[in-house]
Amino acid sequence: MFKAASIPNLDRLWEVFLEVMASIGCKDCLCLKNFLGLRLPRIHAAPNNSEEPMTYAKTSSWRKIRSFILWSPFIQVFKKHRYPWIQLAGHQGNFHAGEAGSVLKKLDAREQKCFQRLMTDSLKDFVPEYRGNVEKNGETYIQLQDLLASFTQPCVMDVKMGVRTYLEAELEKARKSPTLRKDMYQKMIEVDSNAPTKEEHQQKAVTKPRYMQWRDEMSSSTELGFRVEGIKKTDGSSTKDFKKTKSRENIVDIISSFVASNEAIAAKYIKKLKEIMAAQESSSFFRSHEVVGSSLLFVHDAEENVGVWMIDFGKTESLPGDKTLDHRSQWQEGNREDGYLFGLDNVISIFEEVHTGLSSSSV
Ligand code: I3P
Repeated sequence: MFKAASIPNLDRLWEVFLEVMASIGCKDCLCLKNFLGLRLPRIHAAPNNSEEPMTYAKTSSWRKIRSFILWSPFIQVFKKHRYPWIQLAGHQGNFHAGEAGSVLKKLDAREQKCFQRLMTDSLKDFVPEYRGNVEKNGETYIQLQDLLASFTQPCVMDVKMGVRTYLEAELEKARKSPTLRKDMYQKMIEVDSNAPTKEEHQQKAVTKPRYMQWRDEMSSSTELGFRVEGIKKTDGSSTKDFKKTKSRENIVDIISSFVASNEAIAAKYIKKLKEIMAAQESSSFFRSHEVVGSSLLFVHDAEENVGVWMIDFGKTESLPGDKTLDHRSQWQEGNREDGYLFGLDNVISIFEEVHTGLSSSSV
């Protein structure tokens, strides 16, 4: 029998479980996500990037282990009480499950400072609650409200706001000491092999601002002031394949599919978005910060519960002195404008277009 004192060890037990699973399964395969009910791929790539796909059907012992663990009381309890954090965007490995109803995110000093200020700002109800810091395995994490905790099999969409996703300070730094990034060159040619210049092809590397600017222009960020980063549907399938999604028409289709053509859900999102915008327009925090790389997290479920929150403040920086932004003016380097509200105007108008389309088709 479990003693009360041994309950905190559940975290350690879960970590050990993950380690064991990682050693049983293939590196980078989605087996763990399967257990958490996120996705059930039937085929995954064979080791060493071989062209031949390998199926689990060949390994019946593996299937037995999988169903044994999947239906073990531990996993069932875990699934019921601690809905896994679904990371659609952002840095891999930055999140852990926290206390029930919380998630842990690796501490970033700038982000922590933002959360501390937000807890006393008019935006408080539109961001996850900040519940202090937690030490775990020698790392410090901020503990945040799990925004998915009150939903049943939620659909989730991450929309990165603003016309640019890099700080002015990053541009300046890169000019002074340019660092070449081979990983970013690789990500660039995976999307478009013609995107790098002749020189970049020779170096097989690009600078970070160059990559970020290219990403903003390839997607809808530069033109519309936001981009869809990732969507997870209620069936557990998820995609982040939106790097080249740029046109308003394409986004209308994506949003229609995200709300599963449900007029009531679209209407609730519009209401929430307008509430967020009103809160932002009257927020002293929002006025006095350059808000870059921050997302709106859209969440709904089949019971038509709907929520929208502002998340990710790692690149939200306070402005000097009493400088303020209107978040709608065009960005020119030096004015620090980020186009957040310009983007939100467009998000709302796209949801309205989707809603109008759904109401006219239901007449
Ligand atoms: C990443 C994305 C992240 C950025 C990261 C990029 O590109 O722009 O926002 O992190 O930079 O690699 P992609 O979405 O195309 O994968 P920051 O916002 O923290 O700068 P990084 O590789 O330097 O972390």
